[in-house]
Amino acid sequence: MLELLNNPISTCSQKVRLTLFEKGLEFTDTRIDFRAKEHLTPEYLALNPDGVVPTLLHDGQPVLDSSVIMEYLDEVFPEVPLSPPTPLGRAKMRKWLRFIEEVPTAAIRIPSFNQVFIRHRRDLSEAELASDTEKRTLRRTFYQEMGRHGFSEARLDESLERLRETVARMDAALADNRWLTGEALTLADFCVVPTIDRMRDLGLSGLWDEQQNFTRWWAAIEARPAFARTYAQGTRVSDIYQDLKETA
Ligand SMILES: N[C@@H](CCC(=O)N[C@@H](CS)C(=O)NCC(=O)O)C(=O)O
Repeated sequence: MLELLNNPISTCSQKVRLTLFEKGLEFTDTRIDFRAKEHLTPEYLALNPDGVVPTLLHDGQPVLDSSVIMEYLDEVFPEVPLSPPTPLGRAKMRKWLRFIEEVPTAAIRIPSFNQVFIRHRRDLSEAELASDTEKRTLRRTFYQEMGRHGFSEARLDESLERLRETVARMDAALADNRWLTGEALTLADFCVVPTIDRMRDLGLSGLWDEQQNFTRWWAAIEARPAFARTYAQGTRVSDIYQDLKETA
């Protein structure tokens, strides 16, 4: 029995949702409400001390961290494989997973918070802001830096540069391959999809206007049924914050 404690609008949850849908796995979809801070309750922290989503429960046992969960699902349910069959192929895929976690996944948070999530902090009193920051177990310094007005221009520029670099690197890899690690779709492709989809949602798709290999890859990703299921109505920030539609 699989239960995913998640929020479908969160990019980290979307990585796992893509994997579950692609593999055709049934799961209990338990929604964690960020506004109600359900991810910071003692009950949730007992399962996931980082106070972040997603958390997978497999027969009641927690499995944590989105890319780890993806690999776990692929190992335990190998019927629809999403990892290369050879150790060298898997090493290549894992290198992409590390890069994606370290570079674009971290980078996309800056425009996401500056354009969207900061709205919920602007009107807090000083005491509320301090208490909200204090509660973020894993992200305390991140929230401190963000304050109530968002990250600096310099931080934003650096993040956009990292996202541009990611797209360029992917485009180069996709010149010789159909998917990121070769001729078969793997977890590496799904790991980066939520960042790319969020970029598009935030009006940043101009970063790949000229990148033909990347554009072909993105069209192939969008055509997958798992993509349509992951991005149902209400799962994008622009579904909730209507003004983003004008920039997207
Ligand atoms: N490395 C973790 C990071 C998870 C993470 O940062 N989740 C975000 C949503 S994408 C979250 O729960 N944020 C809660 C918060 O900012 O308080 C993973 O990949 O699972």
